[in-house]
Amino acid sequence: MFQHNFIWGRCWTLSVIISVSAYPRPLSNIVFIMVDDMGWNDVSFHGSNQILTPNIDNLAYQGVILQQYYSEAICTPARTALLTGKYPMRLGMHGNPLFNSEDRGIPLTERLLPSYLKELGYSTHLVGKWHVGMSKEEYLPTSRGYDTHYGMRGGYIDYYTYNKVETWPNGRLMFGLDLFDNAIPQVNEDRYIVDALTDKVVKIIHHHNTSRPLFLHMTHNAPHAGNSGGALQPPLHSTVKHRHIANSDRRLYAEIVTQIDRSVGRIITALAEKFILHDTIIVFASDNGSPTVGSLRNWGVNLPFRGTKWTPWEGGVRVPAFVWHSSFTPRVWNGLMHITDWLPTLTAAAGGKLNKEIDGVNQWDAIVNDGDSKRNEVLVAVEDNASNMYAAYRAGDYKVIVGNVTGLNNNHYGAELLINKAQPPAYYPSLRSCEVAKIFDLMGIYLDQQHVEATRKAATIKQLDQVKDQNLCIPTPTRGCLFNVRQDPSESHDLWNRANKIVVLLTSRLRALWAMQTRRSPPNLRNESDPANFDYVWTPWIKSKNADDVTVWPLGGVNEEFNFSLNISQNKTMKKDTTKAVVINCDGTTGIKNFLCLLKSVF
Ligand SMILES: *[C@@H]1O[C@H](CO)[C@@H](O)[C@H](O)[C@H]1NC(C)=O
Ligand SMILES: *[C@@H]1O[C@H](CO)[C@@H](O)[C@H](O)[C@H]1NC(C)=O
Ligand SMILES: *[C@@H]1O[C@H](CO)[C@@H](O)[C@H](O)[C@H]1NC(C)=O
Ligand SMILES: *[C@@H]1O[C@H](CO)[C@@H](O)[C@H](O)[C@H]1NC(C)=O
Ligand SMILES: *[C@@H]1O[C@H](CO)[C@@H](O)[C@H](O)[C@H]1NC(C)=O
Ligand SMILES: *[C@@H]1O[C@H](CO)[C@@H](O)[C@H](O)[C@H]1NC(C)=O
Ligand SMILES: *[C@@H]1O[C@H](CO)[C@@H](O)[C@H](O)[C@H]1NC(C)=O
Ligand SMILES: [Ca+2]
Repeated sequence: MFQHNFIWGRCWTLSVIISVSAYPRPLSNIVFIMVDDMGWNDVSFHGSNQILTPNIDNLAYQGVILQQYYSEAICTPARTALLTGKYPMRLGMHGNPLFNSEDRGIPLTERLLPSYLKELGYSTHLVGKWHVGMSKEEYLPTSRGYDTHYGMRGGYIDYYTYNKVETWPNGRLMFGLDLFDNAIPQVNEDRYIVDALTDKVVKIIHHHNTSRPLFLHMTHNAPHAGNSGGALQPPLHSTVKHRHIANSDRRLYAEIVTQIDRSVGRIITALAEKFILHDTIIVFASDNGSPTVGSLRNWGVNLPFRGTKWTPWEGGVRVPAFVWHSSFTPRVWNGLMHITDWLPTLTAAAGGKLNKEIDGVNQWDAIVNDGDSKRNEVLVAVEDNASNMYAAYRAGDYKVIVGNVTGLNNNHYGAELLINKAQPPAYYPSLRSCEVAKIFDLMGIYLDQQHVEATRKAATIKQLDQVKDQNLCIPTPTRGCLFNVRQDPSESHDLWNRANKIVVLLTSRLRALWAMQTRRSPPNLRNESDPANFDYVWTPWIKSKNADDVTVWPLGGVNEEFNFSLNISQNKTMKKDTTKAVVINCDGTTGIKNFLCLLKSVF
């Protein structure tokens, strides 16, 4: 299924063939790099020269770029989906991210990705942010499948002080250190956080015993906003560059992105020095879109997508992502993929098999062989909070959004941030001179400028549907919005009235999914968590004595049904409009044929 044809292939052809027939093949290492709140338009392989990410781009151009990749709109749900392979709404982990002082975590009945890989023989390490439970030891990474964890257990932190400052809805304030090396708080850490995390990753790689495969999960806190006292925190040891960028906040943001790109360069270099790069699967992905505006904004940009982090629009959930391995044929893959797919996909890449009901599907063969996606739908969002109930769902090329999105960021944001007051640095020289390019040169992987141009063009989002509504569609209590997001990735041409049958199909499926959710309690914020009780270190404050105590997560409280009284009866005045049929290539079909055509085009 997955051939090791690089370097080993050339020098060791004979012995590989013999050993493959006699023993199971060696397992590929996996390095999964997740960045926090980075938007679609914040990497240069998506077409913009404003913020150059040459190390990231080199990997992307030599790997498989995931062009239709959906994450979750918020941090905790995204990480839950990645680690469990399930839609977070099944586990009560959807919606608002965890407070550090909240008694919630991924239910302990769930088995997580590192645990599966560990069973397959992997040495498993998490470096960076966790954010899926920290109230008790049982929730921590080292209790859930990671051999080691260096990093943060909760949400965003300060890049310089490693403190998390938390303000409750009632105004109560708590603050303390959240940086650990396994159990030991790192009170004396004084490196810039991107460097501290990268140093640790490099160290793990250098000390790795290659008799076992490596699963190294790196989860940056960058480029998320820092604490409210300093939202954007580039390194203090260098001056701010990116002078071509007109907006000064965007300049600071660019500086942080550059640090992430350098970190990627250092990690690839370390893998090469260890002689394991050729057989390492590298995944790079953001956890959600950028909060261009609103609380915890970071001046990232999701354009041409609509919306921001914390919204069901494409800008919240379509994020930069790719996967690299030296054996891949580089390409842009247009298959539909969801963050839940990584668990079965990476397990399959490691030769394992899951016999378990999850939402994620194994995309490994499809990615490796440029096949069709194994998925034809994505549950984009379920928000059952009474103050803002909404849901979004994609099937085939169509995406439906229903409910109440009042108060969310429903527009297109950040065009002014993309303005350059001077010429940005030249792209190709930077691409050729970065660390990853140098390593690739040594490995005999050459970057062909024509290939780069073609790939970059294919990875740049194009708006194909030229019709633009005068007012962007916002769902109302009786009417949702429907978009063909392949034709209309900016979600600016609503088809709700034109494609009635698709609306009926999608909303009925969405209704069924909505019913599968586990309701959440209101956040259970606890005084005992106050780091002031623990020398100003965020520390697990619940001591579990018996098994029951740790396996039962109290749910309930919110109890809202899927109760969008949508009016999806046929709009008679539209009946003769053929736009609907043309859009979905069902023009000319009638009756049952038309219905089957619609079904086929949607599912
Ligand atoms: C690596 O692990 C193998 C198997 O456990 C062991 O025999 C070997 O000594 C280890 N190598 C190092 C350098 O620790
Ligand atoms: C929609 O949500 C907003 C914000 O939470 C709220 O003020 C408004 O009452 C809601 N509208 C309806 C119709 O539920
Ligand atoms: C619902 O939203 C309100 C207002 O944002 C918030 O106070 C509450 O905690 C939320 N409930 C849940 C279960 O997340
Ligand atoms: C939590 O602490 C606040 C302020 O210190 C206090 O007013 C409140 O009563 C405490 N709540 C509980 C449940 O102990
Ligand atoms: C559904 O919503 C309607 C009005 O929007 C309300 O009258 C009805 O009670 C709701 N039903 C449930 C089960 O919540
Ligand atoms: C039905 O379609 C017509 C023509 O596009 C439009 O003006 C009207 O608002 C639609 N009716 C409803 C209820 O959406
Ligand atoms: C539903 O929409 C149709 C046209 O699309 C309209 O004729 C009808 O009055 C609407 N019904 C309600 C309850 O709004
Ligand atoms: Ca995030």
